[in-house]
Amino acid sequence: MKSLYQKARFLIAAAHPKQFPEDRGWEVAFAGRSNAGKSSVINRLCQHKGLARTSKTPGRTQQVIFFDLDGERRLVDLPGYGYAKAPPGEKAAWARVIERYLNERRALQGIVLVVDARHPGKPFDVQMLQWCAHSDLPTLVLLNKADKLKRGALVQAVRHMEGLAHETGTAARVLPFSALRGEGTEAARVWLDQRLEIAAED
Ligand SMILES: Nc1nc2c(ncn2[C@@H]2O[C@H](COP(=O)(O)OP(=O)(O)OP(=O)(O)O)[C@@H](O)[C@H]2O)c(=O)[nH]1
Ligand SMILES: [Mg+2]
Repeated sequence: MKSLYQKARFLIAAAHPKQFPEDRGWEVAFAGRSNAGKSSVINRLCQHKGLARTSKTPGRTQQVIFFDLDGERRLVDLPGYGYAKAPPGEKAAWARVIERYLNERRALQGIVLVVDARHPGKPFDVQMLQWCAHSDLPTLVLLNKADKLKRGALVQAVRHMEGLAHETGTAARVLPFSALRGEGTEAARVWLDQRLEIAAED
């Protein structure tokens, strides 16, 4: 049987909050620095390579992109934070649209913070963890690109992010992940199932 994630389909790319779909049902949003691999993680979880657009050039995802699972549940690809080459006006516009989404969205049930495992705990990650703590939203930290690290370095990165989560008061789960190889996919889906209230398949 096809999992709900395999049924994911593109819904809308919203440049402005007015374009967000109706605020009901369940949503989980994927946040993270530009190029951390948010879109690749979504594609891996949904087993659909071309679903979210990915790129070697940072700043690919510039809008809030909604993927529908079953009419009630959605995955949301947020624009990457910290894309240095973007014009300042554009940067401010993205920041506003992300903020509006995070602060106002009632359907939002959890945040997946995608972090490049080679550079954990940059200022944006800390800011995001603080926001998650403040808003009391369940948080899953995915240390993506785990395939690029040796075991020891990966364990260190996990500990580092767990430490930051603890310091900021975020009840976050931290998992190594590889959108390229698939590591962490099952555990991440189990977490998503809970947030989206998807009943376990029998
Ligand atoms: N080795 C490796 N590369 C990855 C992995 N995940 C993503 N990448 C690569 O990292 C680059 C950025 O991936 P994206 O998924 O486009 O990143 P993003 O966070 O959506 O980027 P923006 O939309 O620009 O914010 C691409 O070249 C991907 O192929 C991974 O797990 N392992
Ligand atoms: Mg992207």
